[in-house]
This record gives sequence, structure tokens and C-alpha cells, in this order.
Amino acid sequence: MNNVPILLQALRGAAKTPPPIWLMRQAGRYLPEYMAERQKFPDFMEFCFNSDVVTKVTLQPIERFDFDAAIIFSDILTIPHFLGQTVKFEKGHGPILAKVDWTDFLKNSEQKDLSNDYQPLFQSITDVKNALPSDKALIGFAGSPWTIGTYMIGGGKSKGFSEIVKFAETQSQTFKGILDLLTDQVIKLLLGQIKAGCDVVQIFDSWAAAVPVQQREEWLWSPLRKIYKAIKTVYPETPIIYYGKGISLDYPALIPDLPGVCFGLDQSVDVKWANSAIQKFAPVQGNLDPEKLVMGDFQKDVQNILENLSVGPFVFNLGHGILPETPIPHVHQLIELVKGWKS
Ligand code: 1CP
Repeated sequence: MNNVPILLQALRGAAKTPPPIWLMRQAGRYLPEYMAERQKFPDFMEFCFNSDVVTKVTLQPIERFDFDAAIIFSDILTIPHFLGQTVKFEKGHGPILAKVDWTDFLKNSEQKDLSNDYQPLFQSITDVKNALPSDKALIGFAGSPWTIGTYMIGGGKSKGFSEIVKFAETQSQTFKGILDLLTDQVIKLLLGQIKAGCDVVQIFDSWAAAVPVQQREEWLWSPLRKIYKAIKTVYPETPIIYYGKGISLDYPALIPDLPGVCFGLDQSVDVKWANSAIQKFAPVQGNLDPEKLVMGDFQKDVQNILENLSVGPFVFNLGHGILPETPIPHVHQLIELVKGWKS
């Protein structure tokens, strides 16, 4: 059988009842089978670049939950890692990135080709694609240049973003160099992932809301349009999902320049508004609160989301990544609810 995956149908503009479902960060710490594999690798980056283990953990949530899509297991911080900025993951701390001299770093990074470094990832993509049933899609991803940049400049997860914004404003030439470098590397990585077998790519812009409104054109939208154009030039049929957390009010103005892009909605977005302001013109994805999935009281919210958004092109998902403390039975209940939906 050669079924077009339901995720691709929705991303190409079809309203599906029930809609496709996958969850951001679906391969990860809430799964005991993930923890069992993860324990074998003290170093997270080594784990990310072992083809066999990446293939295995990418498929784990599909085997357990039968989601409509797999997302390749990797991390948005692989780009700084391969550009030569040491990235360490310490328990309870999140990522820690080494301080660098930006003038040297930018000079050394110019036109760097990371395709050899990414070979194990591309191999896993090909292996996962071959292992997946034909009705399931494979999603590749990268961080947005801004979101990756916040970790590189801040040395890890930023508590507030005022220091990064200050850096960007006071060292604007250096900051522009970092954004240009990351835009170029994000493009190469996404093209490589599609070439290796990904059906869809998602750009994670988790910290988009930290960008002051007057800087968004330069720091967020101009790089995003460049990425969009570069992908569409080579792979016009490959759908792109843009997940910008906390900035959905900006989406309506972006749509004309990014035709076909699916917009990720975080949990703060009112779905009635999203239907009239975004979904009339573009597919949308989201937006159940991940905390609700932890608590288990999500039935009303799921119904509200489905009533308002399954009328158009829609992908059911969370408003942000699934939390490590999420009980597995709740995930089963969520999928049953969504898959049992009749309009
Ligand atoms: O020990 C561990 O297992 C480390 C935990 C972990 C995992 C499971 C990290 C470190 N990365 C990942 C995988 C990962 N990261 C995926 C896997 C594919 C999937 O199933 O979805 C994806 C898509 C990401 C993307 C990612 N990494 C984002 C964007 C999405 C989001 O949740 O906002 C961000 C911001 C990161 C940085 C990062 N890497 C790891 C952690 C713990 C973090 C977040 C730290 C922070 O909160 O700032």
C-alpha cells in the first residue's frame, strides 16, 4: 500500500476528521524505553550521533502510541557543537555552552561544511524512513537562528533574555554575523535532512517572544524567509512547520510571504481567533497545554481545539514539548480522544 500520510494531507491543505496527531518532543524522557537507551550514554551528543540508537528512540513513540508521524531524534544544539563551541548537558542544569571569542569563532566558521559530521543523523533518517509504514510521515527539524543563538551567546538556557538582547543591540555586527552563520547552517541541515528522507521539516523558535517587536523583522522574519526560500527552491513540495512560541499575533502578517507554511500554536493561543485569523489562510498545529496532559484534565480543552480547528487544515499537537513527568496512560487517553473525534 502506498498511502499518502495523513500528516502530509493536512499540511497540504486538507481538513481531516480526525486530524493527524504527533507530539513535540515525543521521543524522550517520559518514556522508560528512552531512559533505558539514554542511560547507556553518559554523553548526550554521542547519543545523538549514534545512528542505531537514534533510529531506535525515534521509532519508540510510534511503536508505543501509533502516532501519525515520527520526529527524528536530535537536538537544536548540534549546530553549535559541530561549529566548535563545546556543548555539555549536565543533569539538572540543561545545556551548558562554552564561552567563545566571537571574532575568532566567526572567522573559523565561515562556509564550514558540516555534512560529514551529520552523516550519522542522515543515516538514521534513511533507516527510520525505511522502517516506517508508508502512511506515517518523518519530520526533520532545526532550531531557528535566533533560538539557537540565545544558547550560544548566553552559554546555555537564559533565565531572562535581556542580556542576549543587549548583546545583539550593542554588538550588532557580531550578532548579525552569528545570525547569518546560523541561517546558512540551518538551511544546509534542513536540506540534508530532506535529502536523506524527511517528508516535513519543523523550525523550533522556542524563544521567539524574547525578541523586541521592533527587532523581529531583522532577527526572526528575515532569516525565516531566507530558510523558506532556500528549501522551497530545492524541495517545493516539502511542507514546513514554523513553531514560534509566544508570537502567534505576528503570524497573520507573515502568511503572504510564506505560502503553505503551517503555523505552530502554543497553549496561550485562543483557537477561535486562530481559526479566523490564521487557519483561513494557512494550516495550523497545536495547542494543548502540556501541563494539562500531565494533570489529566484535558478533555474539555481537546474538544474545544477540535471543534474550532478540525474544520480546516490542522495537526493535533501540544502547545510546547511533552513534559518528562507526563504519565503514559494520559498520552493513550489523548490519542483515543483525538482519534475518536467525529465532527
Ligand atoms: O538527557 C536527555 O535525555 C536530554 C534531554 C533532551 C532530549 C530528549 C535534550 C537536551 N534534547 C532532547 C531531544 C530533542 N530536542 C528533540 C527530539 C525529538 C522529539 O522527540 O521531539 C527535539 C525536537 C529537541 C529540540 C530542542 N532542544 C528545543 C526546541 C523545542 C523545545 O522544547 O522548546 C530546545 C530549546 C532544545 C534545547 C535543549 N536540549 C536539551 C534540553 C533539555 C533542552 C532545553 C533546555 C532549555 O529548557 O533551555
